[in-house]
Amino acid sequence: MSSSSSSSVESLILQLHEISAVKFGNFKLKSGISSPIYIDLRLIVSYPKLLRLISDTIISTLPSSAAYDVICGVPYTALPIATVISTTTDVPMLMRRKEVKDYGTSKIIEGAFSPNQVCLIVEDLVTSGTSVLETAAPLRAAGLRVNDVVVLIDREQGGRENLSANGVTLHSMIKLSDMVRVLKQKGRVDEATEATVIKFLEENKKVAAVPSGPAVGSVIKRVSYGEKAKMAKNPTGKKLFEIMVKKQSNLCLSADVNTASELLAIADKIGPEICMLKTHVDILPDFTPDFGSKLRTIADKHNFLIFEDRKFADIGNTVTMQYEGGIFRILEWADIVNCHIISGPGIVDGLKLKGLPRGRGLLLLAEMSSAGNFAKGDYTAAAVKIAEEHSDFVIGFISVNPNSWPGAPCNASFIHATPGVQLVKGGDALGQQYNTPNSVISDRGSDIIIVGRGIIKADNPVDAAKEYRLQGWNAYLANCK
Ligand code: 5BU
Repeated sequence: MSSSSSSSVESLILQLHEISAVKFGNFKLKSGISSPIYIDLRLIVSYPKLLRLISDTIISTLPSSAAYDVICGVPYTALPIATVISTTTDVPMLMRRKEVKDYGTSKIIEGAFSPNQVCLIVEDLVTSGTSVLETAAPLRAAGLRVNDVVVLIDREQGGRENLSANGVTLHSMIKLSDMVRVLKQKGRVDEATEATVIKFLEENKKVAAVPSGPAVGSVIKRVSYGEKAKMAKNPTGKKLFEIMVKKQSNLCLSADVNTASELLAIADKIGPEICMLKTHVDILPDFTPDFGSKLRTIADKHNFLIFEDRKFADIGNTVTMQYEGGIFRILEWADIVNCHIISGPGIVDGLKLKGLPRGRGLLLLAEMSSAGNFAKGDYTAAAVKIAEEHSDFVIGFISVNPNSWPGAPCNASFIHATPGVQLVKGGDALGQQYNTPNSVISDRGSDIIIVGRGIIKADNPVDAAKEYRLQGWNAYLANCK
C-alpha cells in the first residue's frame, strides 16, 4: 500500500472512531459470541464527506486484477457506499433485494446487466462472509460472474477463507487489528483495550459461514446421507440417499411447467443437477399415457428419482384406486408419492398395498410451507408415529423445520424434503413462504431442498439449478463433518 493510501486509511480509521462507528466495551454479536469491539457503519450516511473518503479509498486501493463491469452493494449498509463508488467511477450498479414478496412480478436483482458480466460486490464489514455469499448467490444464479468483494473493514474472523472457498477474493481496506493499533498509537484507546481486542481476534479467528444459523459451537451434527442410505429400510429411500451421495446433490426440482413437453425438456436439461424431480401431472393439458415411460427414460439417463406430489388424502380403499388407476396411472412411473394423514393411518395401508410390492416409497406431509397451515404440533407428531409404524414403506416427510420437532432429530433413516425454497427469504402473493437453502439444510435440519419457481422462472434455469445445488450441498457439508 502506498504511503498516501496508508495515510488516508489512517485518517479513515480516526474519523470512524470520531463518529462512534467503532465502539469498545462488551457486545453480543449476531453469531452469539461476545466481542470487546463493535462496528456500526450505518451511521456513515450522516457524514457525506466520510462516505466520499470511503469510496475514494476503495477505488484507489483496489488492485487492477479486480476488473469488473458492474458493482453491487450488500444490503443495506453498503448500498450508499456502492452508490457513491458508482457515481464517481461511472460503473453501473445493481441492487439485490433482501426479500422477495411475489416472485412472479419482482426480481431479486434490480438493474440492467447481461450474462457473464463481472460483478464486484461491495460490503461494509465482513465477519464470516455469510452476507457476501448471500449476495453472490442470486447474482451468480442470474448469470453474472462474481470473483471479488471489496470490504471497508475485515473483522479477520474467517471471512477471507470462507469467501475464498466459494471462489470470491476478499479485498479489505481496513483490518480490525490494524484499526485498533492505529487507535492505540493515536491515543484513542489504552494499551489494555488494544490487548483485549487483539486477544479476542486471536481466539476467534474462525467463524463458520452458516447464514443466520445457530450460535457457533452449537451446530447440530448430522448423520451423513451415506449412513442414512445404510439405515433406510425401503429400497427407494435407500436409492434416493445413494443418488444424493453419488451426484453430490440434495436438490429436487419442482417441475411446475405448463405442458408435458416442457416438463420433459426441462427434466432433460436440469437432470444432471438433481437427485429428484417433483411433478404435478394433473396440471399438464397434453398428458398422454406414454408420459410416464418418457419421463422414466430421462430419469434413468440422469439418475434421479420421480416424485409425484399427489398429496393423497382419502380413505385407504379410495387411494389404492387413485394411485393405480385413472388416466395418470401414477404407480407405473412415480418412485415416490406423498399423502396427508388427515384420514388416519388407513391411507398409508392403502398406498402400501399397491406401492410396497413395486418397491415404491411414500412421504408423509408432516408440515407444509404455506402461511397459516394446520400441519403442526400434535399433527406433525402423529405423522412421525405413523411413519415409524410403516418404515418399510414410508421413506420420510415433507417437512419445514424438523429440528424444531420434539425429540428432533427423529429416526435418522427418514428423509426430510422441504418445499418453499428460494435464494432469498420471502413469499408469493398466495401464501407460499420461502427460506434459503442454507437455512433449510443447516438451521432446520432438512435433507432435500425442493425448488420450483426459483429455477423454472429464472432467466437461465440451468445456471440457477447449479447455484441451488451448490448452496444446498455446501450447507449439508458445513454441518456434516
Ligand atoms: P415454488 O415455485 O418453489 O414455490 O414451488 C413449490 C412446490 O412445492 C409447488 O409444486 C408446491 O405445490 C409444492 N409444495 C409446497 O410449496 N409446499 C408444501 O407444503 C408442499 C408442496 Br407439501
